[in-house]
Amino acid sequence: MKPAPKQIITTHINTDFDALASVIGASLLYPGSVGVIPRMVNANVNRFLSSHKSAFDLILPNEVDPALVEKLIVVDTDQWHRLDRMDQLRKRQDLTIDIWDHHVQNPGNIKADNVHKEDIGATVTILIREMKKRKIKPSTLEATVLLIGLYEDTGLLSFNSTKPEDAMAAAFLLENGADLNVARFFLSPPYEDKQREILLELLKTNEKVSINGRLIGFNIVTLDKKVTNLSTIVTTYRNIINVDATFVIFVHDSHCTVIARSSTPAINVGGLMRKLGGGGHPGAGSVTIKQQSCTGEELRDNIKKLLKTEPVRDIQIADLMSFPVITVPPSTPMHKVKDLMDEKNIRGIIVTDADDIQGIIVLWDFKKIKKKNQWNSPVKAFMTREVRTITPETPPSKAANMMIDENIGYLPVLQDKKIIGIISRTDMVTYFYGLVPD
Ligand SMILES: [Mn+2]
Repeated sequence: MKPAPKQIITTHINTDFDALASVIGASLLYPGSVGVIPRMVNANVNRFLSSHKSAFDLILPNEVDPALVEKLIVVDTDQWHRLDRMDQLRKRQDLTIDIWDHHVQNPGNIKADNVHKEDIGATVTILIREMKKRKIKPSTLEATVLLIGLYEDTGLLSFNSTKPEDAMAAAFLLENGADLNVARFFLSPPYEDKQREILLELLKTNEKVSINGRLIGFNIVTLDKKVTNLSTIVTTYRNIINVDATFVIFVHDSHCTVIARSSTPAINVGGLMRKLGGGGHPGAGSVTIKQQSCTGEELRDNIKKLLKTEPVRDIQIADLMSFPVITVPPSTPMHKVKDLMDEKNIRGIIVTDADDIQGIIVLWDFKKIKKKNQWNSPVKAFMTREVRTITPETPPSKAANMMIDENIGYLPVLQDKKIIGIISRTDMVTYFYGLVPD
């Protein structure tokens, strides 16, 4: 059990993405603080947290011991009644409070020592300004969450409340590796009537066939006008119908578009679409065929033929792992390890002696450093000695379960006792959204 935190960051109930992103952003500005997420969060935030919670230092309100809290940081609100279970803290006279917020219309009732409140598109923009000033760089995952928050609160930078600085904050996050695929996945798109109609039609008219023991869905939809966000509609549809893969063929006047989604590593729809002239990832692919005479039925039969001849092969760890693996010898001083992590923008490093794994050091371990001279101590004094490893043939689902069950952030991949790669939580997240890079 971790000790109850002295410095906490919290936000409003019915937490939206700007609120969650602001908690995560503030944790970069207040080292040693812990984010406290209310029990009631919006549906898309909940969806995000259920897959990413362990990647961040987040707790629930009941895990806070109010008596121990010395500093409270409130983001995306400045109202006591919008916080979850913070009444104990409200009575405290000796508490230091900082506020970061952009709701300028409502006067808040939290009396703070430091108030950063202004009329701007998203609270994260104010936090990002401070990050830039202090030269703090978010990780890819952090930048992605911050971007989702920024996009949600500004309607992808289109709401009237958007300020030039919000757009510059978006640029900063993209520079730091924010992943637009993941961002799009979690931003709920606005559905228009036409799009809803198509979704309903997809659900009514699908054909399900079994090919090589897998259930495949096919739809042919004729469109009389251009409809945006077709791929999002298909993703939603795929999430509703229970098939291993789905192919939706849209027939326009002058061309056909196929949008394909797969929920199983056994069917690589990106590879299949490539054979038709398109492309994509194993989980998501598409192709546009430009010809006047394109018929949906012919195209469907072509895809069926390809599926029948496609050899079934499950994605393996070897397809997902990163390499080369960065390692350090056990005698490396801690300050050098930290520099290497910053330079390579990674959160964990394997400690090896020749080719033998001695341990692993992760960003979290640096919290063990209490005295300045410990920065000169060898990494072997701080590393975790027990390191779980996997082989390149391991199915990703098995590796994912290991990571979740045993709370492991990194899994080195060993072949003939040699490290040939490493799997991180981010790699697994990427895999599960079907975003495997080519
Ligand atoms: Mn907000």
